[in-house]
Amino acid sequence: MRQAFKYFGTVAGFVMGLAAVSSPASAQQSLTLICSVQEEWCRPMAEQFEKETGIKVLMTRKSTGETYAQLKAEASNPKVDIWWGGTGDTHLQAAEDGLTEAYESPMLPQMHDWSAKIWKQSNGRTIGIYSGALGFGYNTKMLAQKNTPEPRCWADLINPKFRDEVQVADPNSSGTAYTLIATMVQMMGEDKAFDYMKALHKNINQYTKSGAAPSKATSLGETTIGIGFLHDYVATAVEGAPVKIVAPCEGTGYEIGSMSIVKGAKNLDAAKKWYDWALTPKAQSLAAPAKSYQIQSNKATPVPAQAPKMEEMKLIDFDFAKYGSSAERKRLLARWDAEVRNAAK
Ligand code: S7P
Repeated sequence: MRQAFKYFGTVAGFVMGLAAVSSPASAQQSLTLICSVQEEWCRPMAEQFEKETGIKVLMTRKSTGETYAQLKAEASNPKVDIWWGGTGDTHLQAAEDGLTEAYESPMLPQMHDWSAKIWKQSNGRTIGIYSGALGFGYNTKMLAQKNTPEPRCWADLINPKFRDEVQVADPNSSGTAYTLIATMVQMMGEDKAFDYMKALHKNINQYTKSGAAPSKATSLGETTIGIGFLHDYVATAVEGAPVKIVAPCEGTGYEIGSMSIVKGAKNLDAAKKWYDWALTPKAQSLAAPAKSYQIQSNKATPVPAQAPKMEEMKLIDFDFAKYGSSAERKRLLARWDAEVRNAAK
């Protein structure tokens, strides 16, 4: 018996030794990441992180509303470790719904106040990683052909001359489009905001899934005007597209793009490594070469010359706590679905 035990021990030791030698990949840490910014920025981030840490990144690009829905559906068996990017309202909603994990990064003292503020508001469950203003862009060639006046204000976008000439995303899938609803409600009061969005609906040619799609459509001349974050329009203009960006004359809202660790993350250690790394100036400086011109959350990250000048815009005092709350977001989306999405044109 003692002999058999000894034999088993020898075989087991041999097998374990073989496993260690023949499959080093099994020991490699990995990280499942959902990225809600542009694919062009997601890719270099994942590649650089892999290079610096040896941790394999399994990355998927998804809009914010879709990501929130996925995290909720997978709550009892999370498949995602970290959610990086996308508007803060959905990250706040995920925090409130207990879908994300509190974490205090040693990088926290290096953040701008607006980044730390959303971290405090969420009890440490999400942190601001960048900021950007909402507005619209238009295709200068298409506008010239139509001989219509240059739009400068939100009010100009409901001009009947722009019938079927405006594009924006669907707020159910897109954080960008939800930011538009929250901005209008804060600027006009809720009923007037919905009247505005119903009037705007008459001019909408398509509600896209992703918030940045209208900027690409504007640059390609598939729509005259697109509504979204101004940095997405700058990205097309720097590539030579005939696109002009507009910070609306009445004032506008803005986003705090955020990052959250998923509750029950299978690779929690790797998720924390990403979290800390993504807040460094070195990692954040990967944005500008990827033509992502948001203002980064680390105070030491340089602001690219191309970034829209938020300090020159009339920005509203955006109430992220209220408009990121689960109940308010659900209520406003339901009202938008009922009154705007299928309204007669
Ligand atoms: O393109 C970058 C960006 O504008 O997209 C994010 C957006 O929330 C994600 O897209 P959806 O609107 O489709 O959800 C912004 O956070 C980011 O600045």
